Amino acid sequence: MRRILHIDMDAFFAAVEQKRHPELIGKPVVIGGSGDPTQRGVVSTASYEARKFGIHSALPLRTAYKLCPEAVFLPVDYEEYSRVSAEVKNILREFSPVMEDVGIDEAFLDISESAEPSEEISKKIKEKIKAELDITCSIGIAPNKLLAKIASDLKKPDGLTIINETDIEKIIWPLAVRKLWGVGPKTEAHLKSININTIGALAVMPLEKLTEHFGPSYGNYLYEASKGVDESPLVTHWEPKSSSRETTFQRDTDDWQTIARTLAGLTKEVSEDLKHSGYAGKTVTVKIRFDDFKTYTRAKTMAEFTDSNEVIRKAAFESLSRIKLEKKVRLIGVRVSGLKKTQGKA
Ligand code: TTP
Ligand code: MG
Repeated sequence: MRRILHIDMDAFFAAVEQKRHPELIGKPVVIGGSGDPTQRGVVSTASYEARKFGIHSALPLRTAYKLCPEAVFLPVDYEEYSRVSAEVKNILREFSPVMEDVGIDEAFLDISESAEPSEEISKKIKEKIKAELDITCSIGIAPNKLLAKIASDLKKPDGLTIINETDIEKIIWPLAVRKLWGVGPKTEAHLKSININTIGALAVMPLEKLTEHFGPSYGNYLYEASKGVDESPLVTHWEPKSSSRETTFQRDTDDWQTIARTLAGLTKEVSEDLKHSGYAGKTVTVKIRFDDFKTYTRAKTMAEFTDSNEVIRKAAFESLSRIKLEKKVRLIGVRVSGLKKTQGKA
C-alpha cells in the first residue's frame, strides 16, 4: 500500500504577508491585483480572518471592500511567494526524494519507503515549516493522490487528516461531487441535472451510465475516482515543451540592424539553452510586439529536429520576414518547440 501526503499551505499569499508584516497577524488581510480595492481586479486570497466576512479567491476586489472595508488590502508579490514556496519544497524534499510539485502552495510527497509512521512524518513536516518559515500548512495522508488531496482540505487551517481505504464511504461519499479532483463547474452542473450531488451518489452509478454521459475516458475516471481508486504515480519530472528567450528594447525601435542583431543574439541563447539541457526542436516561432502592444507570431517547422544555432537563426529570420515591420518594435522573442531529447543524453 502506498503512503502519499498532500501538503497545502494555509491562506498562502496572506500568510506570507502576515509573516513579514507581523502587525497584520490576526487581522483581515486581502491580497489581490494592485492592492487598491477601488481599482479593477480580483482577490487572489484572503486571510482566514477576512474569510469570515465572505471574502474568497476570485471575488472582485471592490466587492471584497464592500464586505469588509477595514480589511488590509495588499498587492500580489509573486516573487516573494515563489521564494517562500521554493523553501517549502526544499523542506519537503528532506522527508522524501519523491515529490510532485503541484503549484505555488501545494505538493505531493510519496513516503512509502520511509520506516516512520505517516502521522509522525506529517507532524515533523508541519513543525519544520512552522519553525523555519513561520507559516502553517494542512496535510492529507492517504493511499493515493486523489484521496490525499481531498484529505488535506478537510481540516483547514493547520489540519492533519488521514483517509484510509476503509474510510471512503464515511468520509468521501457524503462530500459534494465538486470536491473530486477533475470535477469542475460544468461536470457538477451535468451531474446535478441527473440528480447526482454527492460523491457517494456518483459511486453507485453503473459504469455504462457514466460513459454514456461523459464518454469512455472521463466516464471511467469518474467511476473509479468516486470509489477512491487512483493509481496515478507522482510526477517528479516535467519534460520541457519549448525553449524560448525574449527581450524588450530599452526604447521602441524600427532600426533593422538593432532588430536583426537582437534576434540573432536570442537564437544563439536558445540554441545554447537547448544544447545545455540536451534537447532539440522542430518549430521556430518569432514573436514581435509593436509599440501599440499589437503582438504577432510567425512559425516555421523544420524537417529535422535541431539545436543548431545556424539552422534556428535561419528559420527565425524566415519567420520574421513574414511580419510587416511597419511600426516601432517594443519586444522581440524566439521560441523553439516540439522538443525531444538529443541522442546520448536521454
Ligand atoms: P489555495 O491553496 O487554493 O488557497 P490558499 O492557500 O490561499 O488558502 P487555503 O489553502 O488555506 O484554503 O491557493 C494558493 C494560493 O494561490 C493562494 O494563496 C493565492 C493563489 N490563488 C490565486 O491567486 N487565485 C485563486 O483563485 C486561487 C484559488 C488561489
Ligand atoms: Mg493553500
